[in-house]
Amino acid sequence: PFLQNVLSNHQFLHSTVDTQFIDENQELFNLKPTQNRAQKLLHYLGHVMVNGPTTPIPVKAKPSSTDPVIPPITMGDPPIGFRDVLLRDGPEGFAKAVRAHQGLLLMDTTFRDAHQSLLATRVRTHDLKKISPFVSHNFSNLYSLENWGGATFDVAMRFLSECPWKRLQELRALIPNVPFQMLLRGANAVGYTNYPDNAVFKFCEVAKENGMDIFRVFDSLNYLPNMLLGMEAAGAAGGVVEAAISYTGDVSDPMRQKYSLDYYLKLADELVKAGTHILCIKDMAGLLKPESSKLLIGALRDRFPDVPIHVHTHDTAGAGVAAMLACAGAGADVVDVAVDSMAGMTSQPSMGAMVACAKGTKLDTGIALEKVFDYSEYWEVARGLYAPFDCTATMKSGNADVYENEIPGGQYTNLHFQAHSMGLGNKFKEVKKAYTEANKLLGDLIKVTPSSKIVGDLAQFMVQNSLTRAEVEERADELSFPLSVVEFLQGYIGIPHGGFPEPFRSTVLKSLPRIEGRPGASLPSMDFKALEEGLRAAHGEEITPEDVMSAAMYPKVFQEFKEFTSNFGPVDCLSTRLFLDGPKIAEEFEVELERGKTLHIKALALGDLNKAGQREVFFELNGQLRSVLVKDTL
Ligand code: 3PY
Ligand code: ZN
Repeated sequence: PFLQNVLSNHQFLHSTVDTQFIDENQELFNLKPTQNRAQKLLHYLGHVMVNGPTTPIPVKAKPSSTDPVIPPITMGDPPIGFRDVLLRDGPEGFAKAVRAHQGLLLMDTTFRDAHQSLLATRVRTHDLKKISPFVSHNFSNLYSLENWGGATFDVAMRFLSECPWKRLQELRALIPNVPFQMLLRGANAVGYTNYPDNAVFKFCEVAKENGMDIFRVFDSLNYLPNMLLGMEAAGAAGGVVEAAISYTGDVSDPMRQKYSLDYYLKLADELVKAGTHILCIKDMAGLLKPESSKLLIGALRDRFPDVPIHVHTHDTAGAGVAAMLACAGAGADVVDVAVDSMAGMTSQPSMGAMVACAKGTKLDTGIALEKVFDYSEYWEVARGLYAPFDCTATMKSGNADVYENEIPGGQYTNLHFQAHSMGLGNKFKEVKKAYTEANKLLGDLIKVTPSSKIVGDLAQFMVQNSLTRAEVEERADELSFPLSVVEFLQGYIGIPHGGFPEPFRSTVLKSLPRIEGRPGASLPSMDFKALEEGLRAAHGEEITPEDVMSAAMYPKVFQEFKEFTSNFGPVDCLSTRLFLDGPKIAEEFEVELERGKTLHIKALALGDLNKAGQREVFFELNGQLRSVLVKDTL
């Protein structure tokens, strides 16, 4: 039953009360948070109805009005999967089983990288949960499901107002048999900057406790000390360590000497020596061509016959399937795909295409194509709900120019969005050209979060100020560069392969301090106890160890997320259309707060603007009339 408290007390809400009211009605101040979730959600819905979406909408499109249909699944437990092997035999045993497996294994990126690349990372737990039992029942032979980390962690709190840990817990409960995989940015964990070592260790520990299995660890400069730190953290947590070498350049091009085959093999030596369970090539921009795939993966296979090799790519140029088939042919054990309707362009190559191409060959994936079609249909329709974020609003195809500019998948989409929203749609080519030049200026870097952002910032700076590479070099001592560029040159994210570009670095930095070696090594440890106490003081007693980690990674974003939910309740329970667009007048719908606790809501009417600039929004909640007052900010 709905207990009375100040938030629903008529006298408190509608008349002036003084402090005596508080003294006389103490019980009204027992604010048990669960008891006003419904009222808070009405407040949220009213807010969206009056003021529009609470999350920034880059594209002028509404969520589709069609709901995805969840394909049927068979009764009973899902089949045994690789997670059962992992739980039984541990990370080493898991790695052995992967290596011994006949046929090609797949990682499905639909729950993470695919929507990070195509839909601005906006896919909500609500829609992931619905299809999870289907994944568990029909794709039990996946190597893993990538469903966490990368940009999903901060976007969940920042733009979806949901807790990333709750996502992990809920998906884990629904998919017990398929290993979960996350992307860990080495010493940057799930952030964009270096954290103290103990924060990275603790983060991995809590992630593992919440159900994470495989940690793909990379560093945006392939800076070994940062990678080793991330690997140690994932390993100490008991996770499967998948050390990832970020790939750039072209190993089949004798003119590209900086990132040669030898460079990758030497780095792989170090990672294998450090005990990685799985070795990954992370081709974040989709630069691997069939020929370079054969060379690189073939050489790695010869050198490390016992280490499982996993390859990640993006389909930006359109050659993703061809490249991944070449990798598999050259000895890769696992390649990354996304379901067909969430694949292609800056996302991963298509699962259906890979499954079909490998079928009946020695690379057969053992996955049923019909099930891929069902899965794809769910996502095709679910994707329509995210139309306000879909890159296909402006991006119509991939582009082979990525072999020149080497822009990572997600960033390619972002830059495209930015160019179009600034009315520079016809200048995207110029932005990409500037990116290429900025990369050369910085010494030809590995480009992936966060180094890719630094190159992007410099490129934008060059376009805005109409500067060529030569002009930037000439005027380096007088230009005021973006902070990210200066900090990179100071050594904030590590040391690039081949060192910093000189004399550019010295000219820009002048007497600014330089960090020697691994940046995290000089950061003081984080005091989790103090952090937790501060959070309890600010947000109440129900702060969890997971919340502490969210605040450790993103203090301000976490604070805003807590404030948002204390005003608007558990908005993650709303359907995506309601979350983004609110209900229409006279629309009736249900909101499941938790199992067995469902709200029946009808949106009744929107009142006129009052003198205080507010509108009253009327609902029926479980048969009773309710209203909320919302400030009209439009
Ligand atoms: C991320 O860091 O989020 C990436 O996806 C890098 O490729
Ligand atoms: Zn990627």
